[in-house]
This record gives sequence, C-alpha cells and structure tokens, in this order.
Amino acid sequence: MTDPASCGRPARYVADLPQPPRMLVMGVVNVTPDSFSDGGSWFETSDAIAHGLQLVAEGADLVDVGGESTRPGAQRPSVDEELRRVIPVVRELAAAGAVVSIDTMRATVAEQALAAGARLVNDVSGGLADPNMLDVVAAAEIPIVLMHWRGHSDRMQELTRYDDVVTDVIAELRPRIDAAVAAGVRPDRIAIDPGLGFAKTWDHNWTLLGRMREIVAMDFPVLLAASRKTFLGVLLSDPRTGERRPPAGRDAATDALTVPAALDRAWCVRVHTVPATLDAVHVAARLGEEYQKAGR
Ligand code: PMM
Repeated sequence: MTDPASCGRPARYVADLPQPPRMLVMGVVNVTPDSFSDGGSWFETSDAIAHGLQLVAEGADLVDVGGESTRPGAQRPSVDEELRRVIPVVRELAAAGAVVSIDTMRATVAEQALAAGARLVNDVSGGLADPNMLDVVAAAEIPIVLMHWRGHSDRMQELTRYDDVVTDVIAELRPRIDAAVAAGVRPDRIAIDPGLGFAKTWDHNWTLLGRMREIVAMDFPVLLAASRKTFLGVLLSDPRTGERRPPAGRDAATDALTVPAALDRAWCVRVHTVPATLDAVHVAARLGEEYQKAGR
C-alpha cells in the first residue's frame, strides 16, 4: 500500500503487518550470548520473554527475535541451539499478542518460528544463506525482510569493495527480490534493507543513510537497522582517548537517525530501546506534514 499523504510516513507498508500512520518501530530481542549490542543481556528464555513484553508495552509495533549473533567474526550456533534459544521466546511473545519477527538465516528455524506464531521472517542474508528459505516463506504466505548481504560474519569484512555503494546495494538487492517473487512470495509482502554494518565500511553506512531516498525509490518498504552499530561508536569516539563509544551509549545517536529515516519515508526502524525512538517517529510524522505543506 502506498501512502502519498506525508513525507514523514512510510512510502510503502508491508501487507499483513500493522500499518500505523507513521514509521514502524521494531524492538530487538537478541537471545544470544555474544551480540555486539546487548550480548548476554537476554540470553535466558525468561529474560528474553520479559524483555520482549517490555518492548511491546513501550509501543514497539514488532519484536524481532534472533538467536544468532551476526557481529563480525561471530561463530554460528548449531541449528538445534538456535531453535532452543528462539522458539520458546517466539511462542510466548506471540501468545501474548506481540507481532513477532524471527531474525534467522535458516529455513528450519523460520518454519518452526512461524508454527510458534511469528508473522514475519527477517533474513539478513536476503534468502542467500539457506536455499530453502524463500520456499518456506512463500508456502507460509507471510512477509519477509530481504537484507543486503555478501557473506557470513566470519568473512564479511573482506567483502567491502563497491564501485558505488548505493548503486551496488540496489543492484544486489534486485535479484533477491526477483528470487523471492519467483519462489512465490507476494511482492507486497517483501521489505528490503540496505544492511548497515554488513560488508560495509563505516563510511559506506553514512553514504547509504545520506542517499536513503534512492533505496526507498526501489518501491519496496525499507527497514533500517542503525541501532547501536559500530559506525556510531566510531563517530562518537572519546576525543581524548580515541576509545569508541560503547554500544549502550549509542541510543541518542540512533534516534538522531530515526528522524531523517522517517522523513525519507522508510517503513520501519529496528532498535534496541523503544520509547525515545517512538517519540522521534511521532515528531518526524508531524514535522513531515509541515514539510509537505511547505513543499519541501
Ligand atoms: N542487524 C543485526 C541483526 N539483524 N536485521 C536486519 N534486517 N538488518 C540489520 O541491519 C540487522 C538485522 C545486527 O545487530 P544486533 O546485534 O543489534 O541485532
């Protein structure tokens, strides 16, 4: 669905998911011992469930449950271990009424999470890591986020060469969309994501953010996940010691990016803390109305 009303609102929404008159907010539940942003904080099932419920109570439109860290150099968990981490969390959150997204590159995990009540698959590999993923999503008739991805975390830092990062990311996302549609995923159930931090240098992330409108112009809903990422920690390094700002100190910077994301008409931001993000989203939606009137 396209909403021509205002530049502070998503250019496109994803079918079968909430469609509030503003950009959506996805809260992150990392059921991992080693995520860069919050590793270990919600590794126990009960802690992860409580955290997810808190994100929903704070106003998250979606909660994204993941059991595999994608930090550079991370080792993959076994399928059984990933299932053990995420399925009980998905089940409980879905039963409590949350709209749950499963952050996985594995078709088996996606399939079981959907059976446990997940309503969206967030595949950071854009369907590349597991040849069965797109078929599973098509058969389940649910939406998917296709992220720009070039390889697993153990080698993604070697894969950062681009002629022009925005043009190349767009060119590499298109075949992923085509593959999803060819597998039978309905086009209005597809969202795309430039994959900030994945096979990107710090500067590539800024270029992608600065030229987000070119990605939005692909005419698919755009998810952005800048939250707490290292390029923010680098920007905000301590001027005296040169030490990077730690992840928990990057939330204000994350929200500073939420406003332009909404004004550029992204569909959703994926974040670790919800309240300030939601405030920023409301501000951007209201400001967008004025920009529209002013012809900006
Ligand atoms: N980044 C992470 C995990 N999942 N999903 C999408 N669609 N896009 C991302 O950029 C993305 C993701 C890694 O960050 P985390 O450790 O904070 O979860």
